[in-house]
Order: sequence, then structure tokens, then C-alpha cells
Amino acid sequence: MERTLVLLKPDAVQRDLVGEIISRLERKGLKLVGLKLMRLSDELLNEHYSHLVGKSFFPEVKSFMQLTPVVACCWEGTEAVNTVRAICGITKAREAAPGTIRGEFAMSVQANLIHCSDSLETANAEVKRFFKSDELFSYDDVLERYVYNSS
Ligand code: IDP
Repeated sequence: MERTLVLLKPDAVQRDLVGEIISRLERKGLKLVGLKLMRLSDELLNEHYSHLVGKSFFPEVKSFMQLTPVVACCWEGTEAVNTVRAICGITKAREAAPGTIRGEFAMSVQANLIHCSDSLETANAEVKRFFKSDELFSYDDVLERYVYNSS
């Protein structure tokens, strides 16, 4: 089982898409193991988007992510990292595949509704960055047998 981080960005919050996005991940069969609203500090964003720090658009990305609180969630499942990535769609939302979250609901490169971890290594670091250990939960999922059966 893998765990992966998802952030519902300020455009998802303002456009009332929080329930829709969470519902899509739930209906896929992923298990919600952490969930909270957070205001993102400069320090946290510098760390989270460290690969973008030198880019001309980085200040805009940061101020956009600070417009409202974001919804941070942690999802668990077999190969959860790549599964969530596929459901999310590519960065440039207007070209994201139909059926993906970005492909269905967004038009922008920056305002693309959702962040999700891009590899297992990143996911492990990001889950730790956004959640304390007592904010993450392990519990039996009564439908697991029907979601996965044996594989
Ligand atoms: P990802 O979110 O699809 O993994 P990254 O390249 O990690 O994409 O970029 C992080 C976020 O920074 C994007 O989701 C988007 O909001 C923003 N971003 C990326 N590239 C651009 C750009 O060229 N202009 C404006 N914002 C961008």
C-alpha cells in the first residue's frame, strides 16, 4: 500500500469543487487517511515547490496558493501515487485528458485545482511535510475485499 499527498488548491475551494474532487478519489476506491484545511506559509511553499524557486512564475504560484486555505488530504491504496496522478491529469489543464480532474474542470496552467505527489519518494516526503503522524489514520476498510479482491 502507498500513501500520497493531494492538495485541493484555492481555485478548487473557491469554485466549490472540493466535494467533487474528494468524491472522485473515494469512488475510485482510494482510502482517505488524512484530511484538513491549511493556510500555507511562505516557508512551507518554498520547500514544497523547491523545484520551481528559480522560475519567473514562482512568486505568482506562491501568492495563488495563499489566496485561501487549501484542503490537504492523504490517500492510501495499491500504487496510489500513480493512480492519483493519472486521475489528476497533466499540468496544463486545458490540454489534460477528458475524464481527468484537470481535464474536466480546469483551463489554466497555474489554476489547475489539485496538487498530487509525482513519485513514491516525493509522496513519502510530502505526506510527512503536511501531516503530523497523529493526523494520519489506519483503519479497516470494509469494502477492501470488493475494491481489490486479491490484486
Ligand atoms: P504539477 O502540479 O502538475 O506536478 P509542477 O511542474 O510541479 O506541476 O508545477 C507546480 C505548479 O506550479 C503547477 O501545478 C502549476 O500550478 C504551477 N505552474 C507550473 N508551471 C507553470 C507555469 O509555466 N506558469 C504558471 N504556473 C505554473
